[in-house]
Amino acid sequence: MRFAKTLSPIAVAVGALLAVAPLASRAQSVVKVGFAAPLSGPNANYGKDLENGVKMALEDAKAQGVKINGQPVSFELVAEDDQADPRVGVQVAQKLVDEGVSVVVGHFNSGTTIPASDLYEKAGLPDIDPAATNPVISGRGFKNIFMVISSDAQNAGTAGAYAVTTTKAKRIAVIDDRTAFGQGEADEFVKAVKAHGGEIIDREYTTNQATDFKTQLTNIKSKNPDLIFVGALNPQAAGIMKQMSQLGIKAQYVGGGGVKDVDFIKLAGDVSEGAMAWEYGRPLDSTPVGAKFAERFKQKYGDDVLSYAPFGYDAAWAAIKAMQAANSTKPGDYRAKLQNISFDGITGHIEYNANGSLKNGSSTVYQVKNGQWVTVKTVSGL
Ligand code: ABU
Repeated sequence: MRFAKTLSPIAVAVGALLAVAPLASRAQSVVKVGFAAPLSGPNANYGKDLENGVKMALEDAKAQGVKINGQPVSFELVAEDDQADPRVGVQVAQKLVDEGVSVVVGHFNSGTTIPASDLYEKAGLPDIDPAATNPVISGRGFKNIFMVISSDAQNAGTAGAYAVTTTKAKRIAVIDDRTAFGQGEADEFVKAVKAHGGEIIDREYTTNQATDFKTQLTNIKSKNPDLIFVGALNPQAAGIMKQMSQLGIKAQYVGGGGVKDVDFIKLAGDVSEGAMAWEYGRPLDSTPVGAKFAERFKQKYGDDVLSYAPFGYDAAWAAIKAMQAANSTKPGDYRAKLQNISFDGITGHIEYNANGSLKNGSSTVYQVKNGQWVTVKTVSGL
């Protein structure tokens, strides 16, 4: 009160403005980054790994003092659990749109990404896909979908070609979980096998809730396969491996995306020995930046990278770099910069085709040896 008596009205007004100004500029500088993936349920480990990759990118951006249009900004992660369920995926996508996020990194599953990205397209909100790989995602002519991961036309297509030309499998069987992902990659695998003159002797189906695969595997066994391609995520992929062993099936096990991880080995146990699986891109430890990322991730979260965290990291940086280049966090301003982005990420070089798919994708095949996944070969192009 004593001070108020001695200050002029102008000084009081200036003082009030100075007190409010930092708050106002802080409010303006927060950039909301939407994220959606399964954070509960059987796919939660994949989702949490991915989320940690995105968090790490936003924290690195903060540590680097990233500015947009000359202003310091802080990034706020708005994370939603889509439970790997397409219906919940659309609900959380609407929530992110309503929340006014500047970009979405997500989702994990193709089955959620396809309908959610429909919604983002209508809202004019860029969605950077770090994990979902059904070719439909980039095949609809959308302006707002950008993939930092190659599609299953690349990954499962390469797996199909390799099964015929390198493994020289003569009698190939396929089982998938009928999800957008599992069915999509199995379709791409089958297409490639046939294109290379191979023979599909049986195709069986399960679901992403199933735990018993003996009927389908007994059918497959009766046809004497030498290679079985499995289109499913853990735990179905591991359950199939276990039950192949219980039924005495000796065929080479080949998984698609989402199989080459420590969870598969834990779930399948000793019988995982010899399993092969294809993953998107190059091995993380094949480059100094990848190895450094793996080390920093472990230090920060106490766990090794499971699978898609580096793609989450690159997806978040693609958005940040596009916003910096456009001097704006508004989708309408930065989308063109995102379309033309070109940078070396943790997972490789990031550049998009006109449809938002990743340019120059590659895939790597791994095999379980002595209880660990080891790299067999990286294949670029198709
Ligand atoms: N692409 C690996 C698994 C995620 C998905 O596409 O459903």
